[in-house]
Amino acid sequence: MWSWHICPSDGTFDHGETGKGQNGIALILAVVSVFLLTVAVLQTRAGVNLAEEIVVSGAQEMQALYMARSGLALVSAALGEDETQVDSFQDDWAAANDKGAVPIAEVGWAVGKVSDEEGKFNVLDLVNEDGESDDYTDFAAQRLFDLLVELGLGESRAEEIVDSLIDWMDSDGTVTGSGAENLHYSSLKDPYACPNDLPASVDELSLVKGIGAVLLYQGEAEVPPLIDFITVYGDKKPGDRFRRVNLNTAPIQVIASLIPDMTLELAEEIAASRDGEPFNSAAEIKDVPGFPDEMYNENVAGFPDDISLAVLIDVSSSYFSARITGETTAASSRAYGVFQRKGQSVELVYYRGF
Ligand SMILES: [Ca+2]
Ligand SMILES: [Ca+2]
Repeated sequence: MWSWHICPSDGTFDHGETGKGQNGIALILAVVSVFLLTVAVLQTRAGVNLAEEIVVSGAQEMQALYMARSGLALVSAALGEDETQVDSFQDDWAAANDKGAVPIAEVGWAVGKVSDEEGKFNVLDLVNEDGESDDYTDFAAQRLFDLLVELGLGESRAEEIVDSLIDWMDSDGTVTGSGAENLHYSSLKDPYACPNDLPASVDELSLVKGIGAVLLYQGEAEVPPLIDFITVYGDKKPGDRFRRVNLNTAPIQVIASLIPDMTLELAEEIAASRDGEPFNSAAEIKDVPGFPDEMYNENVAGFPDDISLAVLIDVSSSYFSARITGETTAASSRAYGVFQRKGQSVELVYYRGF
């Protein structure tokens, strides 16, 4: 299939040989060209015949899906061209968020949103390497609880979500507070097992007690969709206890729940500052008007004394996600992808077309 050159099942988008500048533009043009071919082939009678299982009406859906996939390919190309020291909304990968619909092959268009997964709270920090709780994971649980309350959830619901996420991932079968283990999930109308392991995708979080697909993807009443604030994508830096949050891309509520002393007002100041000029290093947070200097390194009361704001924040990211809608005049289709960037190599680590 033509499409696998752009969106291969093994998920490899390698920009390693392309370099910067001219080559980058050539690459994007090449990427687009392959998609133009894909779309062109699908438009022809021969193309339709090629895929005999595709009825003609279904070909419209396929075209729309290719529009969405070409949107993902463009995001991948932009990530491969981006410099990796600092990531912010001023980078090219974020341009899709302001661009609106991008016309593709005069047959349709793609429109979508790119997110920095490392601007979100990482739920993987809720258990340690042994799949257990400790003083550090307790701190992560406190941060998530604060975040959920900040987002507008009631305290008992926030507690239920935190405890259920811990039980979902912890290796034991003992229920944590208002959480849930196998007994709960196996007695549902459509039962499934509690994995007692780290989630493989953010979609999996919709299965966790207290969350559900509505809260995750659409939000509830005044509460925004959780998918914009929590993630399962991100790696710890060597020696780190926590997956760091990128200050340049984190929503205000995520910044406000980093440490208990961080107020919403200060988080708003920090966001205003980075929206003007992105932070080039985590320590530049000290230059934000009203930021108390000592807050950067002082340890968080009640937790191990190597926990401070300084070990929780960062200014660059490696995981990005994109939700793209592809449309023709006759059909619409969506694609969701998560990319891991390593230098100039960009890998699609998760993909769902729908
Ligand atoms: Ca468990
Ligand atoms: Ca448990």
